[in-house]
Amino acid sequence: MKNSKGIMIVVIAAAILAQVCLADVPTLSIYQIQYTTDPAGNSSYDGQMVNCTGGIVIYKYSKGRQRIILYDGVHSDGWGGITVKALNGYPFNSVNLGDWVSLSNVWVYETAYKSSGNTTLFYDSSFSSSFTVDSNNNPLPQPTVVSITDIPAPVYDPARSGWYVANHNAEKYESMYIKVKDVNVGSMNLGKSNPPDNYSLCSPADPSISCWASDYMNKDKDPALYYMSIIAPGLHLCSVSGILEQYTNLGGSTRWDYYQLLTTSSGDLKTQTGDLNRDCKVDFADFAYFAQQWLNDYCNDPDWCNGTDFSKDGIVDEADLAILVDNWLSITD
Ligand SMILES: [Ca+2]
Ligand SMILES: [Ca+2]
Ligand SMILES: [Ca+2]
Repeated sequence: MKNSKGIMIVVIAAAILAQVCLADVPTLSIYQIQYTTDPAGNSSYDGQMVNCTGGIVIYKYSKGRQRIILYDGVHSDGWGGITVKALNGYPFNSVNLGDWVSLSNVWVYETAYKSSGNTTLFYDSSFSSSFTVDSNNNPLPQPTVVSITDIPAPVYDPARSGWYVANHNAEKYESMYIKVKDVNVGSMNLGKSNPPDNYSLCSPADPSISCWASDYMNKDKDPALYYMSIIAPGLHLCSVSGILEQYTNLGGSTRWDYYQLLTTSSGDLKTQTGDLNRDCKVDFADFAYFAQQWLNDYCNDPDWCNGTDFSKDGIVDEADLAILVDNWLSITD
């Protein structure tokens, strides 16, 4: 009898302790975890265990550590996205795009533990992490349109031996699905990855205004390639959409702190066939360019007669006219 009383006390004590521990874990929205006024952009919950009221799963990536990207549409203009990463295994296999997922007992890391500057909720059975699918089939968001200058490329600083952004104003778009419009591919082979897999997207009006992108998380990328196959210097894109990720690594001989737009599918890279004057519409302005090259049979890579040899067979003829006609009055946003 005495023994069972002792066990009872231990059980009650353990239950109280568990409740105290649970009470210490704050329950926060994505916005509350992400929003910060820290000049470095770091979450004020960096290094703490939290519960998260969560958001809609807008992307799932299962190479390496499995990750899901969550989005809370109440904050479509910033601080509305977060990355969740599994330390072990594939706990999110049953999770689908459009599910609203909330989480318990996940660690917020931004400056430690392979989070590399990108606010991440780490999930593992050793933390007693768990998640709940609160609803299904929520509509996936349209990307939030931003300017290149909202997410600017880093600049090499010889004094600090590294690539740095001028400020962390892009932080509010971290893990959000965003879109830049009317850009040209500038340089390739940029960034920390080995081999490098970043490319710059430049303003056509001023190529010195640029941001960085990468296709490493793109589900349609050929695994043998480091970029989507259409990416090449000079390519004009009507828009590029993707999830913004910060990458910080200040420990090596070259230091890095940058934001990169991670495309998720081939549909994130929008071009307009038949558009010759790069306004993403196909109309008489393009026909005027086209007519100038009619029957030109000296078309070569990469120029292809100012782009009018759409079929890339060396001559501008009926086959190219058919492609122009097929796209007549198309507009790509
Ligand atoms: Ca960050
Ligand atoms: Ca046009
Ligand atoms: Ca042709």
